[in-house]
Amino acid sequence: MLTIYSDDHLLHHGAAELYRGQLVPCFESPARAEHVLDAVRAAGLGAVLPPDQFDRGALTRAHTDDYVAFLETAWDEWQALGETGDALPYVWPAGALRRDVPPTHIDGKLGFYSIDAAVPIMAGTWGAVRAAADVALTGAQRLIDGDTAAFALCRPPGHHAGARAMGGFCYLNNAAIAAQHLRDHGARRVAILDVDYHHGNGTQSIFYDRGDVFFASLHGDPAVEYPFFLGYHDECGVGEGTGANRNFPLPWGTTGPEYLAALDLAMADIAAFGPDMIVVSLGVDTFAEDPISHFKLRDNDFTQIGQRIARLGRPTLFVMEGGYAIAQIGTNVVAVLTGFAG
Ligand code: 5XA
Ligand code: ZN
Repeated sequence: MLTIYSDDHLLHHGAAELYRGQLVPCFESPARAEHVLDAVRAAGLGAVLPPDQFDRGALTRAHTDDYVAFLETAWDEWQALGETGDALPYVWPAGALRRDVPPTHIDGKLGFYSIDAAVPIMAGTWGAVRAAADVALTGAQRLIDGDTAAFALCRPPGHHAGARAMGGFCYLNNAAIAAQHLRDHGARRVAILDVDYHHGNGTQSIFYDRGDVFFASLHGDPAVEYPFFLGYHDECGVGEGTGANRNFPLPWGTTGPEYLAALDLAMADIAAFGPDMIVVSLGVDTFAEDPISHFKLRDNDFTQIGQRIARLGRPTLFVMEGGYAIAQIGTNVVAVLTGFAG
């Protein structure tokens, strides 16, 4: 299986994040992607190629123009204040505060265009974010051109980013951009399967009223887990999207067999939807030793996830999302991909 990778991800390296009341080194670090790349190469998975460059228009098929413009200029606006550390939001238009008047000051913009503070912006962030989208788009284009599978080794990840908001280490929604690209270039119906530990709130929200893109997600129950405010079982889509959204919130402590049983249900839904192509938001923070998550999956479970996805028999793009057990992240990702490839 082909892997798409750009070392531009190294441009993005947040200094610190707020975790349980403390400022700690960012869990989402450059080492993550480097470990995955090493494991892909060690496993002899296939060629590793750089991304092609796509037009900005491919981004605004999934995100609003003003949001992309914000990401493009945020660092310059922050630097113009004389700041040298990472730009971070600290105030949000929640509750009774107004959302209808976009602020002009960068501090206001950071809150207006985010759902949380886990989104540091530094000099290289836009370059890395843009490259990650190109990585996903290149993988999608390979499916359009006839490949049966590709792995987009995206960093930073994307599934928490909505049409107009960053959050949870995510800026552009790589999986959503790729799925839309597939739709725009021949696929009639696309299914996105999100197996990251966290609910893909951004992806769900982007396609929630769409009948042409099915979204299924298995994740930690939002009653007790980030992102807390989306990802419940009763979120089934609206309008033309009614029935095209399926959430499987699972309790802390979920083990491999329990997880795979839920995955079988998601698979049946996806098969019934009848997609031409599949996008998998591939997070491996479901791993038993992940430092910020609470599922109990092991390497053989990851292999079985890949095997089950392969049974759908559709061209499939894997898009890298979360996973923070650095020493094992590569092994776990490769287990899914080799399970898929058989
Ligand atoms: O999939 N999302 C993640 O792994 C990031 C979660 C951020 C929690 N603060
Ligand atoms: Zn995650």
